[in-house]
Amino acid sequence: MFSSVPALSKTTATDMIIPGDTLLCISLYIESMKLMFVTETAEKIKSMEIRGAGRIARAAAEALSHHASEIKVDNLASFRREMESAANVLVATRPTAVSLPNAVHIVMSGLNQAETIDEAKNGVVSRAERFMHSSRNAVQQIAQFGSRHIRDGDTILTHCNSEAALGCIIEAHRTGKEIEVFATEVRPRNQGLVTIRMLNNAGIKTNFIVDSAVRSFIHDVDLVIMGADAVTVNGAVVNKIGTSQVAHTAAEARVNVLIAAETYKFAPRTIMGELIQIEERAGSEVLADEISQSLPYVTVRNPAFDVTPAEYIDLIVTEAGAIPPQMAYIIIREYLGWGIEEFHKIFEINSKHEE
Ligand code: RUB
Repeated sequence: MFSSVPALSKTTATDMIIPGDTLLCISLYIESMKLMFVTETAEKIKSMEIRGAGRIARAAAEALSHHASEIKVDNLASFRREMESAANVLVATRPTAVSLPNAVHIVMSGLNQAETIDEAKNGVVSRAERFMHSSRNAVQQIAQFGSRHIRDGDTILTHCNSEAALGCIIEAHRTGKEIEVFATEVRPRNQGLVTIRMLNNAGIKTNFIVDSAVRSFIHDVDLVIMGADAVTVNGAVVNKIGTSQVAHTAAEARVNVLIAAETYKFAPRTIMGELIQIEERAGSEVLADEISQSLPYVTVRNPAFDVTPAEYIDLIVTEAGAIPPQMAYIIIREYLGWGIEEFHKIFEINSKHEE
């Protein structure tokens, strides 16, 4: 990251006349320093060093808070502009996890009502802190609610690495239930390795299987628990690629599927027909470039997420309680505060801008 910042040459009292291009360099340097934490966070989210929808959302909130505290501007309009450009950099990192734009929306809301820079700054910092705090609480609350759906002696299957889903499993174990887990490998990025380490550290008996072995073991499983990157208004769940195959297999075998998802993973804009964008990542994550380059007729496709329809999901456990997927609209309206009226407001603002 630092290498992309132009190096400042040392100056002495005798060479204080600064040429124009150096001035440009300095101002670019100052600009990039201001955005440093935001761009670093954005890079980490893009490269998946920070991954998982909840962690991504908290990292974005933290970056905005840090940015608000660091930027030095002399008027409110510039403060708002700076914050908006930081928000855009963060939101552009990964398109599927709705937790990211939702967290940014929560942290940025109220910015237009602030009357001074200090008020705007304090507002961003306190909303970010509140968001991060309530996000962690939500994960704990979901663990409590979700663990009640796990019975003593159950075998649970999970896919990918979801802190919300694993929270339920680890809480069930912590409260003394004898459980066993099947965890998938999760091609191509192997998030399953993170999962089995967490389960192993918790002392939970775990079976590690390749993704394609789910149907072979589904009759040994009592319950499937997975996380979500987004929940749409019709109760469909967007999560790591392979989730829909697991859920379909479970439905065929009459094994219940529980999704652990904080309310900020519900996607308000799906009310107006907006679709969740499925991130497609580089083919090199699946097949080494040297190999694909030697196969000119082969295209590697690498969608990172898929959509599981509501009918394959029995329950979505949120911090506000467990709901059937068909009740997703209630969460969007009651907990995210996005009713139809909110969209009318947006349309009014947009059409005013267009006039
Ligand atoms: C992670 C993934 C997780 C959800 C929920 O995908 O699909 O199941 O994000 O996770 P990736 P959490 O590894 O590509 O980010 O419950 O931790 O928010």
